Amino acid sequence: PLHSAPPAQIWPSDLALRYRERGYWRGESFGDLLRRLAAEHGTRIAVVGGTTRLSYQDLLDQAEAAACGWLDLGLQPGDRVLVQIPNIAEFFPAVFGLFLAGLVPVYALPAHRRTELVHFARRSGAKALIQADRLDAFDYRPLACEIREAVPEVRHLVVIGEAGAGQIPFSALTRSATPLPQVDPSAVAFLQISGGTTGLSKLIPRTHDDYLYSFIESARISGLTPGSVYLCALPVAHNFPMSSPGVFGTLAAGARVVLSPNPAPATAFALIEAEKVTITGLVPPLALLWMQAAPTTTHDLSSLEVLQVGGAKFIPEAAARVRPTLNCTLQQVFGMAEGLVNYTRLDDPEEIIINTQGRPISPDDEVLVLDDEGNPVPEGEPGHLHTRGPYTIRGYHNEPAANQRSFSEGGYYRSGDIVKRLPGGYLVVQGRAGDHINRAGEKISAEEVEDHLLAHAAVFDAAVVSIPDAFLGERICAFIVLKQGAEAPRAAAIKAFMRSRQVAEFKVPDQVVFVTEFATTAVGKISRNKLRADLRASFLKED
Ligand code: J2J
Repeated sequence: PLHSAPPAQIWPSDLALRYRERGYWRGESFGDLLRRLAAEHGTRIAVVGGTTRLSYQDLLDQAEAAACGWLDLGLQPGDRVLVQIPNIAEFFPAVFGLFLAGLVPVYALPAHRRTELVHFARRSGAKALIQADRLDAFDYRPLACEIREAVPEVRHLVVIGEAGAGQIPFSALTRSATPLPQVDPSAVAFLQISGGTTGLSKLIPRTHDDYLYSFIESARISGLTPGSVYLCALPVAHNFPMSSPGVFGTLAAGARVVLSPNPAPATAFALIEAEKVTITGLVPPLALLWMQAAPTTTHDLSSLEVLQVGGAKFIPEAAARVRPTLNCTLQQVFGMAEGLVNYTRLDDPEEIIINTQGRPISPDDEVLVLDDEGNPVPEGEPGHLHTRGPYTIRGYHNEPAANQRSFSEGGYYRSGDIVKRLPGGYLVVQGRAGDHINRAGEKISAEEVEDHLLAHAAVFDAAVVSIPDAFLGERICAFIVLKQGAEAPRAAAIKAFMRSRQVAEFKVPDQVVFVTEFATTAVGKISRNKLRADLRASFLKED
């Protein structure tokens, strides 16, 4: 099963029928969408990245060329291709090229390294990898070769920019007589990466039908028109800037995407002024940075109408400062790559915008708020958020065990979030039941970090917990019990060891605390959770 094409997501036929009848699932693939947009918007600029400006027609032309090129390499519709591309214009011809060829992108983040990429390659059965040659100081080309060495099935290494030995330049994927396939809109379009509560990230299969619905409807909710300009300041492969409404919602509205190479105020503010940006999305720590920098900037930010904030809890005190500081409307966004996305509406009362994380996109998003026994709690009481609907997955890719845990009988996704529901369906995020760390919007599995730490020769046991952090929201703290008689490493050595495991930098613990023993002997998941909770509590008390 490791190499089987992603099976279609199975919604029960009555629900699938309803989603089609109500017009949510339009029977349009990503490729169909791009062809329609090129016909409607032709020479209007779709994407700005650095000095590159692509019209809708350019985008279609380049994507069709890439699609032929992929198929001419011998790839077959349904094959998976790992995609690790930063915020550059070529992201769009690259992924639309895959969609037009019926190939299935597997999105990695620029921060991911060998360990994560090898895992994604194995889990997805990817046959190719496309990356940029470099980003800032980091050269991805040696990494590409390492991936192929570890997973030989990843045969084709395509590089945007200058290719290394044994690699194919993206510009070499060119138009040919090869016919492009008919793509089934109900099929899996791509695999997105989950935040992952337990162990390694899982792969999230999203169909054309369900994803197009989510970002087209999001574009409407965020007020996008053909005159809008969306600044993509977060990494484009993240689900939030990709689809809420993000870059795809922006294109679907016939509007313009501007890619920022990084989210720093200095870079982003210059782009807002130059491109007359009307809307952008940030995680809370970046929103704080922007609000700090805005009062003294020399750049004209007056085009900005909407600032979206999501990915982690935006506290009301900060939310209240958005309008006075940036002179724009705040839109809170509470979403998940597995599906459900909630928005405050642009015309909601300020009270709702500041104090809630919004309400679902769809009237057919079913949201349950349940107590520990699985019974609904009264309105206003905190409980576990379970959800199903026209764009929420029914299972992860090739994860029978995780699917047992993460989905309930009626096909509801157990999000792991603790929320309160207010009148009108507005949700307030209270916390999490699961054990991941939400570090500035990046979700990090405690278990995954612990597993790396346990590989250190001097480490007897490790427990990784989130600690509240004024700026990051949460930071990663690793509690470590050393082996008897082992030479004691210092915190810096533990962090260096974590880096040597070739993982994304955001997973390296911010803080390391050595303890002589853990009070509880933690075997099994429940006691492990309790151990982490106890350690966090005692740490916070001492603080
Ligand atoms: C509190 N917690 C939040 C918020 C996400 C739009 C926006 C965000 C994501 C995303 C996304 C939160 N307040 N406003 O995919 O399309 C936490 C919750 C949630 C988890 C999902 C989108 N917004 N969260 O962040 O898959 O715990 O998606 O379950 O990365 O982030 O993380 P992720």
